[in-house]
Parts: sequence; structure tokens; C-alpha cells
Amino acid sequence: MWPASEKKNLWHSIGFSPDEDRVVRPHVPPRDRQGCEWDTEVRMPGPYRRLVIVLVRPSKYDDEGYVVRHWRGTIPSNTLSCLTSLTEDVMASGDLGGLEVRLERIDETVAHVDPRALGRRYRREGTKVVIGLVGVQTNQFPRAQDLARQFKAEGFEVIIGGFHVSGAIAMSPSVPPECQAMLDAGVTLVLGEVEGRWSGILQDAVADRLQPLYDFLGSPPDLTDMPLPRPSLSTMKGAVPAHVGSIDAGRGCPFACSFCSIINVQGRTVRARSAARIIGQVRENYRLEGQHSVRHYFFTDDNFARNPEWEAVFDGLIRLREDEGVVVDFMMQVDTQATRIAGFVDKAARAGCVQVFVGMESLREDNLKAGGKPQNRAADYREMIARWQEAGVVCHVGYIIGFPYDTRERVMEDVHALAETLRVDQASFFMLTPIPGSRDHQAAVQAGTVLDADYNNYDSFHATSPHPRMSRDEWTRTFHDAWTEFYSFEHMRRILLAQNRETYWSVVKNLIWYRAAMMEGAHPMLTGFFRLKDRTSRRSTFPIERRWPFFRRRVREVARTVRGYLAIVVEMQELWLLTRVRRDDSRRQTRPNPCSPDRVEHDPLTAYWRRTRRAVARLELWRLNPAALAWNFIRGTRQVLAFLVALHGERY
Ligand code: B12
Ligand code: SF4
Repeated sequence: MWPASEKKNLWHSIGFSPDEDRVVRPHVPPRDRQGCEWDTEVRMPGPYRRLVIVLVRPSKYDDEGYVVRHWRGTIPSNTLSCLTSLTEDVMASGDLGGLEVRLERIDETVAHVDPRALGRRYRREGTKVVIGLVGVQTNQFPRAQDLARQFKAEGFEVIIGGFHVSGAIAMSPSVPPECQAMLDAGVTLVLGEVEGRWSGILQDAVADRLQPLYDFLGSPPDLTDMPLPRPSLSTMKGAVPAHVGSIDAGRGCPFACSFCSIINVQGRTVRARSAARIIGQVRENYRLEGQHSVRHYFFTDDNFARNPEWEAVFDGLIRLREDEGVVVDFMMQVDTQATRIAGFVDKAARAGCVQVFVGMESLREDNLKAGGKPQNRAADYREMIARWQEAGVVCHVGYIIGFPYDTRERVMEDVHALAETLRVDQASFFMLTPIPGSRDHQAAVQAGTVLDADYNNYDSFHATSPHPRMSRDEWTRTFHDAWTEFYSFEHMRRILLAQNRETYWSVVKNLIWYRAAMMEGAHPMLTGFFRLKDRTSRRSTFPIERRWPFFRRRVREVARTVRGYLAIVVEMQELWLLTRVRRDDSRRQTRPNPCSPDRVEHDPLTAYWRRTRRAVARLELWRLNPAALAWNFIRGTRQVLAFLVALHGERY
């Protein structure tokens, strides 16, 4: 980060005269003070009777300029849940005086955002409307900018927070142009975390004293007793997996990877929430009625193994499971050294961990060194993976393609090794991206490297910087081939054969999700189920299509998508038939011979459809027996239905 003295020039450049390292001193009552020295005067509401707070998680644009939106998503936004809890806490505190407060939240990845409609609904005499664009990452910034302008045009206050503004400004000597453009448009930017600060910002808003910029980067809050993200039915309904919630049990990471912005925003000291509060919240969420009950968690900590409260959280979850019958499971992110922490793996498994996401990043020591990640040792990977698998936990690794020493040949060798030698259960591939807020981005800017000027592409799915050994095309092709190679039918079959009763169905569901993303040509982390498109929500650099051509194109796209989903269901059904071992114990199955590709015997029905498709393609229709066709169609439909019932009920 830049030293405070140099930072002052930055504040002056946007018209501030800060007296300390923080720009703005919002007025908050003492109970809300957290690591700051704000005044104690409570600013009373101005001429307003009503405050409407709309929290919007913006999506991003696809390559054709349409907003990426799906019928259902996969992972609910933890930031949206966090901001919701913080807002509810402020509402309950009485800090906003006698104002009538209404809170609405919209996740644009699964819901349409219509600033004009919100304008018509809320623009009233005596009503103050505050739009919070939450958790805005770099790839979402262009969409957030467009939304911000549209909301401003409705006369609303707009505040943007999240990793882009926080990281970009933290690592830059002056306000980056895209952030300056927002300040010029009258939008407020919030840098850093707002636990203990949100009340003050809202009070400023209702007093018409909202500042252009609030900077809390220098004083990250103590999270111990801060409100926990509370999943709501509306968040859960937006996601395909039922009963799913998220908790960030801690923030910050002690490591120093050069491609990472987390350490420059949340810091290198891990701050943890109280284990007792987490356990209390998990118990409470579990006991909620019916659909509201939360049974599956994503602990979003970037590295749960370095959370000082990990053991207390695991012990609490074990007690919940074993003594109280509160059976929740969870997935978490850890580093490659986590298995060396005494008791960590065994307690995680007993506590209900079903999947770990390990930041492996590369198999090559030269790349790991170049990425500032010497703590990863490729020689230890197999042992680390086996350790998780023996404990019955699915081992999912993150793999970055595009480190300086990568070539197409080396990457494809590595993908093969992930599948055949290391035998990871799942892999997610990312293209190395110089994210603003990371040392890599800072170094590239200082070196005058030509980077992609469109932040919409900074989604780890596009090549955004030059690569020393691959052209952009080759890099992109290699990236896509890595997905196709790893998620081949044969390899998925071997992955499923290695699962136990507890992990089998969650892996099947993940494979469906990943195959759906591949069919859509997008990254799983940015994809949900069934892509939706709104004709008029298009990036301003693209024309709005006329109704009829748009409709015709959509009909073709929808037909392609439906065919794609049918193909995925049939493929998964076949995999299920080949792998649904009626397991009578919970031990992992070992693969027959993991090193040989071990070609698959397809079931007779699949072989029949292959022959039929071939005959139709060659127009050899006389080869088709109508009776056999009808009979096999009925058998196939029955088999697919049986698979869907088994998938729904998670039965073998
Ligand atoms: C969980 C997670 C996801 C989840 C859900 C996203 C979410 N926000 O919940 C999923 C899987 C969808 C996801 C996907 C991706 N992610 Co992600 N994700 C995370 C992770 C691990 C945790 C997010 C979180 O819950 N943090 C805790 C919350 C509370 O912190 P916060 O978001 O910063 O919010 C606080 C403040 O910023 C502020 N604030 C935020 N918004 C607002 C708004 C207002 C009005 C105010 C007042 C304050 C405010 O207040 C909050 C509370 O203090 C972060 C890393 C991290 N440590 O945060 C990466 C991270 C955000 N993801 C990242 C990336 C790159 C991605 C992907 C592009 C692909 C990928 N590599 O995985 C996709 C893109 C998704 C998309 N376009 O929608 C980067 C973003 C960097 C950047 N500058 O863009 C991060 C930082 C990780 C990294 N590798 O560096 N991600
Ligand atoms: S270990 Fe993960 S969170 Fe920590 S600095 Fe490296 S990439 Fe960032």
C-alpha cells in the first residue's frame, strides 16, 4: 500500500484536505465506533421521513454486451448477506432516529435490475433513497458504473464498495480514472470494510452530507462481535442448491502472493469472528423452519487454516453434530500446508467439511516462485491431496494458467498430471489476471505494460496482459483445452468412482454445474443455470438490438441451451450407471488403475443411440427400426427419470 503521506496528495487531487490518514469522519454514536475516532454527535435526519436502502450486487457484461444473468445461481453473495445484516443491525439500533426505513436487496446475477422502475416506486417527497452497489469486483466495475449513472439519473444517492475501488486506490499513487469518473458523477466510494461504520455513512446520507470518499483501509475492523452474514430465503431461492448459506469466519491472509489483492485490502493479519457467535448462528439458522433452514455452508475465508479460531469453530461444529443433532456440512478454502497443522484435517472432517478448495496455483516451482508463492511445494502435493481424500473430504484445487514459465505443452502436461498422478477430485482453472490491488498490477503499470483497458474482462476468463511465451490466442486456447481435458467423460468417471457415500452426490452436482458452465462457454464462478438475457440491458458501447432479430437469435440460443442441458443430463445419467457403486461403507474407493486411461464400456443403450445418431447423420434411415427406436426411447426416458429421482433424493 502507499504510505499515508503520499496518499494525502491523492486526497488533495480529488479536493480533500484530510487531517489524518482517513479522509472522512462520519458522525456515529459511540456504540458503533470500531477502531476509529469519530465524533460522538448523532446527526439527526434532515427533511426526510423515510429512508429506502437498496443493496444491489451488480453482475457483469458478456462479450456481446448483455448483462450476465441466470434463472438460478450457485453460490449466494456473501457480501450481500454481510451488508444486509449490517443494515438490519443499524435499523434495529435506533441510530436513524424516527425514520421509517425500508431495505431491499437485489442480486443482479439472478434478478433484473431496473433503475427506472425503482425510481417510479421510490421517488417521493420526504423519501431518501440510497443505492449501495455491493462487493463490486474489477470485472463488475463497468456494469456498476452504468448502473450508478442510471441510479443517479433517478436522483438517488449511490455508494460503491468492494474490492475494485478498495484495491485499485490502495495500490495506486493517484485516483485511477474509472474511480475518478464515478466521483465526478457524484457517486460515493467506500474503501475497506464497513463493520462499525455503516451507521455513520447512512446518517451522513440522511443528513445530505454524504462524502465523496470514505477510506477505512488503514483501520480494518475487529470482527469478533460484528453481525454475521445472515442468509435469507430470498438469497437462498436465487441459488440451485437448497439450504445453502455463507459465512466469512475471518478476513486477511498472512501470505504475500503477487497476483492477489486480498492482502492489500484486508491485510496480512487474519481477523476472526468469535467462534461462539458463529456456532450460535449456525445452530439458529439450522433450526429455522422448512426452506429457511441452512444446512450447507461456504466459509468464504481465503484461508480458513490461518484463522486463529479454526479449532474452536471445528470443535463447536463437532458438538453441534454429535451432541445436538445439528448436522451441517461446509466447504472451505485452505492453503497447501494446512494438512501439516496438527489435528486440522481430522477435525475438519468430523466437523462436516465435505470439500476443500486448495490454492495450488501451479505444479512448477519456477512459476510458484514467480507468483510469490514459495509456501507451495509441488513435491508435497500428492501427500497433501491423499491426506484430504483419506479423511473423506473432496479435494478441489485452483490452478492458474498464464504464469511466466507456462507454455502450452507444459500446461497440458500439468493438467494430465492433475488428473492421473495427483488425482485431485476437481480442478478450477483461472487465467492469470493483473487485478488492480495486486502487486502484479502495480508492477505492470509501473513498467508501462500494455494491459487490457476493459475491466469487464478481468474475470480470470480472458487474457488481459501479454504473455512472454504464448500469444493471447494460444493462451486462451490452452485455457479452454485444460477444462475440456480435465472434465472428459473418462476422467469424470474415475473421479466419481473414487467418491464415498458422503461425497458422491455433491461431486455429481458440481460436475453438472461445471459442465453447464463449459457448455455456456463461461467460468463456473460466473455462471448459474439457464442463461437469461434482457434486450435493453446492454452495454452502452453496443447498440440495442431490434425486437425481432433479438427474438430470433434468442430462440436459437434457447434451443441450443436446452439441447446442451439434455446432453448433460444424459451424460451424467450414463456416468451414474457406471459409477453408482452400492457402497456399504464410507471409505473412499480406489481407482482400478489410475495411471491408465482405462477406456469406458458404455452401456448398450448409449451405444444404440450413438449408432442411431451416426445413421441419421449419414442419412442411412433404412437402418433404423421404428419398433427398436420407440422401445429404446422409452427405456432411455425411464433411465433418465430414474437418474433425476436419484439425484434429487441423493439415493444410489
Ligand atoms: C466468496 C467469493 C466469491 C463468491 C461470491 C462473491 C461474494 N462477494 O460473496 C463467488 C464464487 C461468486 C466469487 C466469484 C468470483 N470471484 Co470472488 N471472492 C470471494 C471471496 C473469497 C470472499 C468474498 C467475501 O465474502 N468477502 C467478505 C466481504 C464481507 O468482504 P467484501 O466483499 O470486501 O465487503 C466488505 C467491504 O468491501 C465493504 N463493501 C463491499 N461492498 C460494499 C457496498 C457498500 C455500499 C458499502 C458501504 C460497503 C461495501 O463492506 C463489506 C463488509 O465490510 C473474495 C476474497 C475476499 N477475501 O473477500 C473473492 C474475490 C472477491 N473474488 C475475486 C474474483 C477475481 C472472482 C472471480 C472473477 C473469479 C474467481 N477468480 O473466482 C469471480 C467473479 C464473480 C462475478 N463476476 O460475479 C477477487 C476479486 C478481485 C477484484 N478486484 O476483482 C477476490 C478479492 C479474490 C481474489 N482472488 O483476489 N467470489
Ligand atoms: S494464499 Fe491465497 S489469499 Fe493468501 S495471499 Fe496467496 S492467493 Fe492471496
